[in-house]
Amino acid sequence: MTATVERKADEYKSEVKVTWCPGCGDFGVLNATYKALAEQGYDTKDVVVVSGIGCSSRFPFFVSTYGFHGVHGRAMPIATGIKLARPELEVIAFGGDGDAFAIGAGHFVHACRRNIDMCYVIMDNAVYGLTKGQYSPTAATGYVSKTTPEGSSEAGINPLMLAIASGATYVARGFSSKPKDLTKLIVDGINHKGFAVIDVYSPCPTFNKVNTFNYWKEECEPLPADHDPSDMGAAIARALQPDPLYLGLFYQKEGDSFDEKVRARATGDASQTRGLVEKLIAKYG
Ligand SMILES: Cc1ncc(C[n+]2csc(CCOP(=O)(O)OP(=O)(O)O)c2C)c(N)n1
Ligand code: SF4
Repeated sequence: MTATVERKADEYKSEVKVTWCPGCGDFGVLNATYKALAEQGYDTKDVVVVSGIGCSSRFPFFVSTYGFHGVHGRAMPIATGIKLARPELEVIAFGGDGDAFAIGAGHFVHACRRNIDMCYVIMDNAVYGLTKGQYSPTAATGYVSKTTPEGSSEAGINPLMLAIASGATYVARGFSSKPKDLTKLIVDGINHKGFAVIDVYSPCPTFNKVNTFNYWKEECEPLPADHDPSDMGAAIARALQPDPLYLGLFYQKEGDSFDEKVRARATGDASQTRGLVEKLIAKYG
């Protein structure tokens, strides 16, 4: 879908009051998204914003496009269904690291390998915000929380590694406090043909006192200027690097998307499917 009309970021703000805590990193992601949508010039009826459950998953309430506030961990199946049923719509999913990599981890892997044409923005605060501060799958070893009072014994998931290894074809990392760079990553992720994953460091100042704004500001650096996103080996090496934590587009590959392949196989004879559905309803309805 291409821009035909010049639009302003404010047009994508809904009337719903944003209820995140003051200082929550998710505000930066929301503002970057408004700007990305305006840059794309979308009519609000052409975009669907999908989420699971969590503080970050309240996202669809705050955007004036269509939205679907789903079930915890289930943003991917919902978004996939919408994209297959209405391929002309721009589908963008949002949610937290718990939603994506704990309860939703299985769905995440399959969304990656299918390479469905949509963009998934994960607001990664390394903690469960909505349920008040349990450790999350991206929390580092030793992270102390209500559910890990002696420090987590587990290694944190590396979202970029998981996405690349599972077959995602656009894999990037952003920071909620770098709005310009984040807007570009979202625009490019939306325009990428295939599954775009953007893991965004988005601090939760209320419950995560370790991965704070200052922590990420000090740890993060842009990817080196000579980084080649078509080089999977370089992407993996840099995604694995703990110091500095790189920001930017790690990996990108062109290829057919799942929805394109499904459409190419469709016979176009919807009456056959309708007939089958009617028979099933008559039998079990
Ligand atoms: C099936 C199910 N299991 C558990 C929950 C409880 N729950 C709600 S949100 C959440 C995790 C929130 O963390 P995250 O997804 O990282 O989002 P954040 O709130 O940090 O933005 C959990 C465990 C739920 N709502 N549904
Ligand atoms: S609890 Fe954390 S993630 Fe949730 S709104 Fe507050 S600061 Fe943001």
